[in-house]
Amino acid sequence: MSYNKILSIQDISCVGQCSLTVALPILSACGHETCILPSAVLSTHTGGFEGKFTFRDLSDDIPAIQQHWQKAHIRFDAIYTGYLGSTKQIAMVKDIMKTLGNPDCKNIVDPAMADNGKLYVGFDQAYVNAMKSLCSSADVLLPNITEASFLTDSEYIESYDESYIDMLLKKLTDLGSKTIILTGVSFKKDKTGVMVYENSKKSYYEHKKISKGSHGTGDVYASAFVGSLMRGKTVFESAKIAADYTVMCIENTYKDESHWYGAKFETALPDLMKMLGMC
Ligand code: PXL
Repeated sequence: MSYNKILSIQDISCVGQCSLTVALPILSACGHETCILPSAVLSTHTGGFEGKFTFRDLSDDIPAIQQHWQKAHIRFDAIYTGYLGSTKQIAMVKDIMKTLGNPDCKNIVDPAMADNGKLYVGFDQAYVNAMKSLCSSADVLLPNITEASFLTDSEYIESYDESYIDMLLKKLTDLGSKTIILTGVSFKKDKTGVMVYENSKKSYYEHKKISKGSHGTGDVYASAFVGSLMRGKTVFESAKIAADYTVMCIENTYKDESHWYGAKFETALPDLMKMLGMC
């Protein structure tokens, strides 16, 4: 049965096409019941809107929500985390993974905290260290190269060969997750791809690189990956479907200069459903 109850824990950026406003519709389109635990509420994402974004950390609400769900015997088939509101929240999320999963629950961690060599505004080394500890609870970890370099205390470099990727994968598995999907792995100028590390084996899926990336595409990718995995696709198939879908979303967006802040992921939802054999 591929209808699953998935909990996604990440922020609500009210405007900006990232985090929960992306995860909810994508997981629903993949045919799953999607429950949410908002980590924080922001007026927009932190990536470049004019003025000052608002930020309300919801950490203090989480213990009571968790207790209620435990009392109500609510359990999840997958727990998928993204951008979290605070360092102290990460310990709470670890506890949720321990207590609210069904026996075969898959814990999927997107350590959404950095891109292009830099941490997102508001994050610091303490947050990185806490995120390292969440990696030990992850069945699947989905970092980009920047996040991988922060999580492993490695230098971030833009031009590398496979030995750099091998080093990152080795150090990431040392943090405790056996399956790693490393995104944005590029060995050629006009190509990028995902390196999938599973059962001590590497497989690479290369795809088109569109130079104009946008905010939230990591969330589009992770959500499509989780949606596909929970429909019974293998890890590699899910990584490939998520990559093809994300490329479509960026292609449907980048020519529209007014839409700089996110990807028009809605436009390719029918394609995602087709790739999953749903229509
Ligand atoms: O995962 C991207 C993301 C999520 N949430 C918030 C962000 C960003 C990226 O900038 O600012 C609040």
